[in-house]
Amino acid sequence: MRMLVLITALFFSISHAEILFTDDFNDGNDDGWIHIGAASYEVINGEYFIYNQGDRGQGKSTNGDASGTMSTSDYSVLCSIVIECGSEGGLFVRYGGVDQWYYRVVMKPYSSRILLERRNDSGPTMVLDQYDISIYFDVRYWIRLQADGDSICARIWQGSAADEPDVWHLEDVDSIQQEAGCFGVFAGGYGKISWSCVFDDVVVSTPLEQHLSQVTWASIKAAGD
Ligand SMILES: [Ca+2]
Ligand SMILES: [Ca+2]
Repeated sequence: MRMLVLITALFFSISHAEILFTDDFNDGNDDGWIHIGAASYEVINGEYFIYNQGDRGQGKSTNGDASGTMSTSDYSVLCSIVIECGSEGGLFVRYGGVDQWYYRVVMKPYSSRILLERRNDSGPTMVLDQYDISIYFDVRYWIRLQADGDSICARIWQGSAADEPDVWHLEDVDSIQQEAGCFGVFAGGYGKISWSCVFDDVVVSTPLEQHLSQVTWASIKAAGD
């Protein structure tokens, strides 16, 4: 029911986007998700936990609308995330393996910021943009990461999915990785401390039309002149 409400809310906010994939984990499992990294992956009470402890640990879980990968390079991923403990958590898109570039949005509670990055797990990480925001443990946030051609952007908010703001908090133009790959969620930590993130209500759609209302209004005005 909650997913139906979410999708209905989304339909009104992104009525020009097509929904490609959803998972609310309410069936009690993460069937179809592929685990990468030494972590525990567990669905508890309809939410998806990725957790562990250890040096520079990270757990990723990937999926896609076409047998685990995405059918298109241009897509927008939304989910809710609660960081229970640890140093980072977030979303990624266009992931094609350990030696490939991909884009990710990473929440950093200890440094009070969220980063948009182009990353290669076996090489360097490029910070494309950053946004300063206090990120609290055990608080639910919504994050969206969208790749549309060479436009990579992301935003973060609290409240419900329907409270999504119009503005992008992070954006950049980058054309290095144009392969569809898969999308995913991740959690991680450094040092000996435990880390754990809780994800829910994953919705992947075609890219949102950001300036539709302005374009439409301008068109109406132009037509009336
Ligand atoms: Ca499931
Ligand atoms: Ca759920």
